[in-house]
Amino acid sequence: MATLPTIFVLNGPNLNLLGTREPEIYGADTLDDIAGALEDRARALGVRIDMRQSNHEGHLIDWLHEANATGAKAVILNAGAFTHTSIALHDALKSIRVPVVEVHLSNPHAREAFRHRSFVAPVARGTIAGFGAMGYELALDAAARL
Ligand code: CA2
Repeated sequence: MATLPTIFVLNGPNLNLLGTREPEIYGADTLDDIAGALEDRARALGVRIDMRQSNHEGHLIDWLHEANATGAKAVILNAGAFTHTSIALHDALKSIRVPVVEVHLSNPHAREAFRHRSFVAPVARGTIAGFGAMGYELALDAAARL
């Protein structure tokens, strides 16, 4: 049987804390809850997901290179606060061919000014923000159709 196309779902710093604090901003779902919902949706879409989280910028960069080198269909990326700071992430995204869907649980543009700048957005195919955990499912729908 042919292997299903793989979509990497990469999560950055502090997202391991999801569901434990600040539910009014980020919702009550944990990252495991989101992974479960994405597994179900992936089955329906005929893709497989590879979901990861790291608090380390270099891990995210290595995983972007890996997604590219292994021929992943797409990457869904919530880079957390690195979104607003990381030129290294921007350069990595610029250097890969695999399409990237940027996702955020909250709407950074409705928050503090320092969250308004994204180093990911200019090198992503598109951005989904402000829809909580549902945003990951919307991103997966988009990524599967690219
Ligand atoms: O809205 C998003 O998804 C963000 O990427 C989340 C980042 C934030 O820095 C971005 O501006 C927007 C923060 C992730 C931290 O997640 C936590 C979850 C629960 C408790 C504490 C932090």
